[in-house]
Amino acid sequence: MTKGSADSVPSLGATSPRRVLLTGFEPFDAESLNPSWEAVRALDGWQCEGATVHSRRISCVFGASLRELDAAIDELRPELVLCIGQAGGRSEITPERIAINIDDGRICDNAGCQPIDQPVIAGAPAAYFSTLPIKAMVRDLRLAGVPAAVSNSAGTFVCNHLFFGLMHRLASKAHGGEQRIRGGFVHVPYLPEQAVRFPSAPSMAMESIVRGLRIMIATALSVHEDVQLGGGQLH
Ligand code: PCA
Repeated sequence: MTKGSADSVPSLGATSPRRVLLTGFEPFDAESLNPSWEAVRALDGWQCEGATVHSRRISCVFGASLRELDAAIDELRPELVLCIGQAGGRSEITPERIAINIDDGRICDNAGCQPIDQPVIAGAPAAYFSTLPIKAMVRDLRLAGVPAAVSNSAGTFVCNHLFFGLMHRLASKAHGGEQRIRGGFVHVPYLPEQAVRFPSAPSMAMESIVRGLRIMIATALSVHEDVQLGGGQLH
């Protein structure tokens, strides 16, 4: 896939094709698969609301993951970027509310790096909110029978790293016009074949995760101002 020149890079103009960039992660932490990539790859080429989904796999590596995401955005010029990751132990699909400017690895990434208390981007703001309609996404998932909840922490590992880098890029004036690209992050549970190795760990079937991704993409493409619905937590 070639990276276009300034002339050939597709713009966000009314006549250019509508694209959604959907990313999932490679396996990490001794897993042989990652449900985020397994579900994301199933939707490559899917058409929704006049837009086409483009699926990309991202390395579970601090730094490299962001460079891969940047390259995919440069290549595709999507109107919507939805990054998906695995959150083992969660029972629901969880759109993330907020990305924070901290790397604090409890485990090493796939390149053997474990940054502790480092900023994702030095000098950048402490946090960014998702620009996805997270409450509407949770509403629509639940209406379709898919367990879902807003999450107020994407952790401090590579998922939060990618989420923060995405939101910093989209908010940055250096990338003029990208304020129009909306984006955010969603964590998904283990697949059943992963959860069997961890007694009592919750899981979600692949069909439900893929159905959940379809619902969230459709909602994000059609809802531009989020709904006000309860979704907070006491702690
Ligand atoms: N989950 C990890 C990184 C990659 C993934 O799928 C996380 O939550 O940070």
